Amino acid sequence: MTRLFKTHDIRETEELSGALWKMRKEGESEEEARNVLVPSCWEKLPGYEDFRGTCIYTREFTAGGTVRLVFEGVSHTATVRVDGERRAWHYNAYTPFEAVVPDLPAETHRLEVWVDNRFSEASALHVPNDYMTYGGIIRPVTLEYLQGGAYIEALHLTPVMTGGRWKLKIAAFVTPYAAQNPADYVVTTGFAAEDANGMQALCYEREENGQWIFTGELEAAKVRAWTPGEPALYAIRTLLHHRNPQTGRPEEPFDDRIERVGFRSVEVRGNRILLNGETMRIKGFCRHEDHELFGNALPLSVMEQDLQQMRDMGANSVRCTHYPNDQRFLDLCDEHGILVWEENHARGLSEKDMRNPNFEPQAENCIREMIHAHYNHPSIYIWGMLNECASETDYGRECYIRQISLIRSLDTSRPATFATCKFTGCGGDYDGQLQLTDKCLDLPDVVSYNMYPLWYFDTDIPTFLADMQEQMEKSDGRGKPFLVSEIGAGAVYGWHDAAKAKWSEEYQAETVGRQLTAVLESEACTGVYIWQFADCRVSREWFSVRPRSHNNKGIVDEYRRPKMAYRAVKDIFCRYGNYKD
Ligand code: ADA
Repeated sequence: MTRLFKTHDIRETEELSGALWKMRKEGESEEEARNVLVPSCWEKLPGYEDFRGTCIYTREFTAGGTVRLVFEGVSHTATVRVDGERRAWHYNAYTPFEAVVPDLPAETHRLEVWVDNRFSEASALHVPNDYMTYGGIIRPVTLEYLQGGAYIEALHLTPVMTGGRWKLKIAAFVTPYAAQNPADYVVTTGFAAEDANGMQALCYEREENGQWIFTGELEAAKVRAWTPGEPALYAIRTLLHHRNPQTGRPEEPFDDRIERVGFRSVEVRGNRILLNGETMRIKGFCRHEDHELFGNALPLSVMEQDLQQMRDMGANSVRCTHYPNDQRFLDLCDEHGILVWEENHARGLSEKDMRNPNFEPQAENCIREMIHAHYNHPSIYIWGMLNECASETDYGRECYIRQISLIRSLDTSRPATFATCKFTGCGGDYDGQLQLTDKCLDLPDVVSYNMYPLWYFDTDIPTFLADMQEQMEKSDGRGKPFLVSEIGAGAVYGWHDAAKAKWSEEYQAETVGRQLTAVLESEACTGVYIWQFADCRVSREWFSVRPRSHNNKGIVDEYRRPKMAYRAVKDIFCRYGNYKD
């Protein structure tokens, strides 16, 4: 299952994951291959716990004609071969890619996916880090049967409120694989719940990157708005037809795509973020896709369980740190009414890391692929990028400018931000000399700071926040909404200490309680994201500051067992509503 709703009535699709594939290490013979479930990551297999290298996944499928293979996530570099011929290559674990294979004879074919999880200069985003880069086919794989020379690759649905009425702007991305002329095709669209008479034709607008883009607008007078309390969703069906050369009218459709939309507006006004005109209060968690049993190949049940626990604690938002998430998780957020901050893949990269020649193309590709694939999720209210990268340097600023401009060129309907930690004056002892050293605060729509008072430095939180605000007023970020994009403290699950020393559950519960109260009481803050929802594994190079090789700031541990802080968070989050007055 790749989505939580049916995406096609006409196009035939078949899931290739949810099944055992053969897998072997590069250099091993086919006889040595073992059966593994896809999706999964190999670190969870006995004997592969710390394997970095290349594994070859194979399986057969029987099909004829033109097929499209869709990979939702392979960690981190994939080479796809069909019957020995290379059909796709992709870098980055967290974004989808496809391989279109034309005119296969109707017989059994061999699919091979070479998967590499090594760190090297070729990989600028997956580096040893404060979370784990795993290896494997970590998200679903589907086989689609194409016909008619072209297919609807994606839809972008943009709800717009004008004169008190909702409208829906639609862009259909049609990929021709054996067709020359867009005029030979017609794209029609409408609400899936309405009958076929309600379908309306889109207009051909332009060709871009080998795709034909058809656009149009639907009236949506009767819809209810999507809100956290009532997350109403609507299915939009889009059909692809040949144009009859005699009549010029559309023939019976041969391809389709169904997407869901929620009608809501997001707007930044002064220092507030408005959802449907109301001032939002963010009460959220940062979350890695990681679980001790599954690595980053999370089953749907874990995604749902995570959201249930977050909701139980009174959260209304999740920050997908630090990469694009599984679409099924975003589908769940759409359905639960949980607001999402999604960001491109980059954590803590220094100027030197950013000067890797692969950094910019890889980070920008990730933005393109993320926004293209996740554009329709009403839950996503903001795009993020470049968490804690070198925004305090001139070189870094150039990259920040390019990437935020790219985000804005791809989506004008949502604000953009980045989480920074660039300030000085807070080393071991807070000296009251807080300086914001970030050179990019003029760029985002929302300023977001990661901060750890009472963890990395022992400062009274209200004083620290007040100093931060004072400095903010003197910076290029003045007047913008301000989010605390990370705050928290570590605790090793099950370690109790009467003296409430750091790493004890007692210390974490008390500290997180104080941190949250201070931020939520601060008029100047739009909201807060706790670092982090669950403990996560870190790469082995990070052992020295991470007991158990885990980032232990989770409010639940890596098996989702609540720590003492769970109660503290719940008590505080449940006191504050979704909106400020
Ligand atoms: C950073 C970073 C997180 C995590 C956190 C921590 O701000 O963005 O990924 O490393 O700090 O635990 O220190």
